[in-house]
Amino acid sequence: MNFVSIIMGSKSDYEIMKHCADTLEKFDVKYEIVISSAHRSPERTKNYIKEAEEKGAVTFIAAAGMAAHLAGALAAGTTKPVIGVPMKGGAMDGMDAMLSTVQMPAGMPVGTVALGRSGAVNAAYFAMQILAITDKELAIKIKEDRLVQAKKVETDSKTIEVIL
Ligand code: RP5
Repeated sequence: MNFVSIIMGSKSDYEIMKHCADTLEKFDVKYEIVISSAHRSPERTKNYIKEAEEKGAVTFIAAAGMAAHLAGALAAGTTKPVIGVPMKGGAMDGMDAMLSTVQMPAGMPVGTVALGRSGAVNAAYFAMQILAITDKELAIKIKEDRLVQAKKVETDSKTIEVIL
């Protein structure tokens, strides 16, 4: 069974990461979501990666804030694609987490998305685009979604536009 695995460093990350899960649900994509920390529960994180891989995780999404090492720890434990979602909060309101997540050494990639809701949603889209390489039905749904987004720009514009 192919699925996306979402791991959060803390329950406090869920408010934002719910948008990631909701996006996967909207496209009927199977996912797991768990809390496991690179710092507070390193053994649990290591074991979870192995178990998820054995069950069919195709790609991992890791959300963490502050000294955000979760995505990097995942990248160290798997050769599946890892998408990192930096969480806001902490002394630098997410800039610390963003740099921790994005600044990986050569050979250990973490595809890092934006802070906030956009990043959580885009992590889901990115994961789905990975799945869609081999899932034609999902690829069609993603293409249709692009058309819906383009249409929305037009209809939104019509509600306020002034054109001379
Ligand atoms: C990180 O520390 C978590 O991912 C979270 O974003 C941040 C704060 O965690 P809590 O103290 O709210 O549990 O590990």
